[in-house]
Amino acid sequence: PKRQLTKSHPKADITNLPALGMDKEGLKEDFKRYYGHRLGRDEHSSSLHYAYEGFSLAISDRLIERWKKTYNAYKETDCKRAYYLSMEFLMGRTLSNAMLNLGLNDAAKTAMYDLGLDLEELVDNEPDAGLGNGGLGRLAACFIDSCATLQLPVTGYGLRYEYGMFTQLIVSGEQVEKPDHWLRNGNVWEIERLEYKQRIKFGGRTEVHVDEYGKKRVVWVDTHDVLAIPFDTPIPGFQNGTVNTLRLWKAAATEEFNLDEFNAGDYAESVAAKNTAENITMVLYPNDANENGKALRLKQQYLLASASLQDVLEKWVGNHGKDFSQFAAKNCFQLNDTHPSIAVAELMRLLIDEHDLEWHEAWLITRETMAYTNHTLLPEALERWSVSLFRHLLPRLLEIIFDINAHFLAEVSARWPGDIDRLARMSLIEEGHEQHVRMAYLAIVGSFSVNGVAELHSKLLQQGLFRDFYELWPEKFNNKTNGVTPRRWLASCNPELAALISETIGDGWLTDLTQLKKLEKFADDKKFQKRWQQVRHNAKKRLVDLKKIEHDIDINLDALFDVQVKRIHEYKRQLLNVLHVIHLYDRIKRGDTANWTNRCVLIGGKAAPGYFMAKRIIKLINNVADVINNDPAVGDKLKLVFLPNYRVSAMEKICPGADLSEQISTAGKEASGTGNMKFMMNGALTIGTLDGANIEIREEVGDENFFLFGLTEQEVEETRRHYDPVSIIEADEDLKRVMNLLEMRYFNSFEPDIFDPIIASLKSPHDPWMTIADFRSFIDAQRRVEEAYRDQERWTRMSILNCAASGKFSTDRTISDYNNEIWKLTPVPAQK
Ligand code: 4GP
Repeated sequence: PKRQLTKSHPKADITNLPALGMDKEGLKEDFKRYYGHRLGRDEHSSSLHYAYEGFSLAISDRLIERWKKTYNAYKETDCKRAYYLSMEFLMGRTLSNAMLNLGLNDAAKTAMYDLGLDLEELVDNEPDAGLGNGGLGRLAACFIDSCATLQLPVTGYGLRYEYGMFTQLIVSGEQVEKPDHWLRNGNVWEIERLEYKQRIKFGGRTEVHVDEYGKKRVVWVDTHDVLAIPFDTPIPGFQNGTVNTLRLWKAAATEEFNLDEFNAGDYAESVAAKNTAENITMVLYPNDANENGKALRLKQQYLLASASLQDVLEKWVGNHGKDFSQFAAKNCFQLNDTHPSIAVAELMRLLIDEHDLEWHEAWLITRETMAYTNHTLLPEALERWSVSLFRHLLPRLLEIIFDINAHFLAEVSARWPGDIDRLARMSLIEEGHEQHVRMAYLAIVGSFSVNGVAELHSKLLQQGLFRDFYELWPEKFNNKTNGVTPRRWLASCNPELAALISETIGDGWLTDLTQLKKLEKFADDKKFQKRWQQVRHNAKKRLVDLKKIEHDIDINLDALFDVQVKRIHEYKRQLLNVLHVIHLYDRIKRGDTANWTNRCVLIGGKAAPGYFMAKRIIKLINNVADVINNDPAVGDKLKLVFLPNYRVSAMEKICPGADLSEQISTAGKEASGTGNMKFMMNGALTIGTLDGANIEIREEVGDENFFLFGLTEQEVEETRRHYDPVSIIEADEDLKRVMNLLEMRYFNSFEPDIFDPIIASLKSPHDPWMTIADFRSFIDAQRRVEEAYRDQERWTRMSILNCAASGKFSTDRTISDYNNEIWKLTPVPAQK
């Protein structure tokens, strides 16, 4: 039915557009129009940026066309929907992914070529959308890609930060953070949807009113309101006509904020107040797996939860009025970690205060629609907000949390009468000299599903962190092993390898990654091995070219490319990697180089700005690199390079060129890891501990194709009780020499003492990461790596087998698992 748009046009027919051309001529036409007309450029004012923008607009039009059809298909089928609530969506770049998923790669390339432009340069011109810290945020981005590819009606809800993850500069070996104003030149991929703005309340107080029927209701008054404005980005499935939505909220001042509260004389103050509102979504908190209790962060979380839930409820009421009987059957919210778990209390508030449901009705609905994923076992990452902050910022929400807690503790008491310790352990409110709200517990109590992100992690949640809850509700707990999208992480980032694979086994792997198994039978085929080697060699060359520009270091392409890129964190043990590098250097210096394998160690990653040790580790890596790379005795034998400003688009260039993937966390600490999967998919071999998804990677590829080392999670816990790193060092000649180099300030002769905190942590019996405990086993595993690499035929075979065994680690599989076991959505085919 046509909508009445204006009085003069009662039956406007402006939405029925002719289909856009999907060939190079169509693209050229549109590009020229955007470039020349919309952007007003010509040959005198040309720039790569505007060419990128003009071409992206042409591609975006083709997405939007399909986007509307997808929306209509969902509407017509009145299907069940799921919503992925996440404070982070680490999207990276959009253009190349959009072209691939629209099937426009070839047309785009030739169109640009005809116009004298290089498509690759345009693609490289796009800034990363760095709206996330690391694994958790990138997982969200891979998830929504797979949802669209599986044609599942899933919407991503997040925040539109003005500043994403900071840009990392390295100055004198140290990390310097620079704000990343990624929206500076606009963002052609998003559409502002003012018509769907929502109002968010903060502050004020609550009053109890009695209505005309004698019913008590709580009213939240004297609030300082902020608007949440949605910006939508299209999320295309892989060549299937489906385009889903990522909806990101931007905070804005309400008009009355300026006009009513401040009189004309206070103009400057009124503008300042506007800034206060907009500050809420100004910047992404750059902490990975670690929170810091800032009020602004709680505001961000509440804005995301409240705006998204109001958005869903508004649509519901538009279609069903105030009948919520089918709401839980038609809606499901997946909470990406504890960050959005305030949604549990907010859904209760909206249902009770705004939509007149009784407590028990609202609670049933909430518990049937919320599902929670945990992403880390590190206790410092479990968010706790002080009750006083909560009372000040969100008084109504605090009341609801106390009510939920009272009902919940009654349930616990009924099950374990008189068990006071248990009540204290499980309470949503942590007592102490200051009370805190335990957000993870709120998420568990308010949902029907709780999952970890790899087998071991899910098991450890059940046995450790959430043990009491597992005892109470074992049926809630489940595992969903992570994955990555093979479109971005193989097809798009490694087109040459993708082409070789498709030529060999067909292209079904793009949507069914288990088909990579068919490569197994080519693992021993000499001709295929040669081609595999050639493709990997070219990828290494591209990686080196990139780095050579930045570093001016000559890197030998035959060297083993040994890569560790991820956030810098003590548990991930970049330090262990550095100790190994120092050991190799020591071997060179003492002439122990028989049967040597040349190696180039690449390390990259950002440290949280307030994380002292992580920043010191970056400094150590750079200092060690400086010594090694400038020592003429070393030559091609060893190089160490710190890759600055690691981000999604950097990984797209790094992972095709890696030979060895370092996954060396202390066992039991890395929930899953996803970089490990990207490397494997691109044919790298893993050196790793039995941690996170490494365990499942090893299961898939077989022990003989994986370099295992280190204590198991259980051994870590046992060793902890009598851990004595100093005697381990004493007893190991190689390790003693490495520690000696550090202690004699070999790498910091002009900066005395700077590495003392690192040395102290390594030698401490309380070192939680137990780096020294795994040194010997790591060095031995690295020896096995070298030996394997010297036999290029054997290495190539293992490389092929790793890629062949990576089928399980597609987010298509992960999302199917979420859907079959948690969301239970029916795929909706796109409209023709
Ligand atoms: C990360 C985990 O550290 C990583 O092991 C996992 O693969 C990833 O989530 C996705 O599940 N956690 C975070 C975080 O990024 O901020 O807690």
